[in-house]
Amino acid sequence: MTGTGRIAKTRGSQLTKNKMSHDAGNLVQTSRALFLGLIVVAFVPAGAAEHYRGRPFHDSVYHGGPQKIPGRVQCAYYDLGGEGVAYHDTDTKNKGSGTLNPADGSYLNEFRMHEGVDTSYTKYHDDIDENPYELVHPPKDQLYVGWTDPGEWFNMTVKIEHAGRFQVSLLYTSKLGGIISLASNGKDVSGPIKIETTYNAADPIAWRQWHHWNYAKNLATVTLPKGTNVLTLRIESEGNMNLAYLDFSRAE
Ligand SMILES: [Ca+2]
Ligand SMILES: [Ca+2]
Repeated sequence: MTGTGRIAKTRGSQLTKNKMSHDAGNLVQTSRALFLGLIVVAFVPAGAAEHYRGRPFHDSVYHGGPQKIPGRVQCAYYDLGGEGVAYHDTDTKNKGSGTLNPADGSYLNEFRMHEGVDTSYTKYHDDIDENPYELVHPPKDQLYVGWTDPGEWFNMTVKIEHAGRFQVSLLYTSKLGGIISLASNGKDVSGPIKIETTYNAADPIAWRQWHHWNYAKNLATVTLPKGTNVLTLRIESEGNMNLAYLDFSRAE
């Protein structure tokens, strides 16, 4: 190595030269190992299953382990593990559970109320989530992730029955339209997924623009490996989306 040679030439005896050369060689080797290590660290995605510290969601109602593909994957069942591990949210408060939906001892109002991701559920009273301006009626008491902002993401550990291509459909609302993406074990598998807006100017109630539900069938096609994987859903732009569930079906 040039570095070794340069150090050796500045020293006196052959012994010193040899020792210095040896030490410098070790230093070069150590530096190289460190450098390669840093490259490996830099290229191992945050969600990679091998180093992943998040866990499949479970509580008193849901304890089915990793959600299954093909099948329905609930966004509100994003992984346990907290900020920076299982999700990233712009603040530590849940703006739905325990806030908009006051803590009253009920399962739905207090669902994951101490986590940063903002969760709520569909309500049929007062024409909130059963209104004349939505494209589909969502199920009642359907949990969803809302108050979404660009840059936010959450992980969902899934178990995929067979490797292959899957169609992805989504139950959602979107005030402004936007873009999301999906990654598997930290690697993008969808590219940008465009979400059509569900804004309807005819609705006289401003806040209800967040409650015009739609089902986007075959919104994207993704190729997934077999087995347990960490899916990451990321809000790429706009936000203001409510995300209820993703349906994965085999692509023909
Ligand atoms: Ca939040
Ligand atoms: Ca949020």
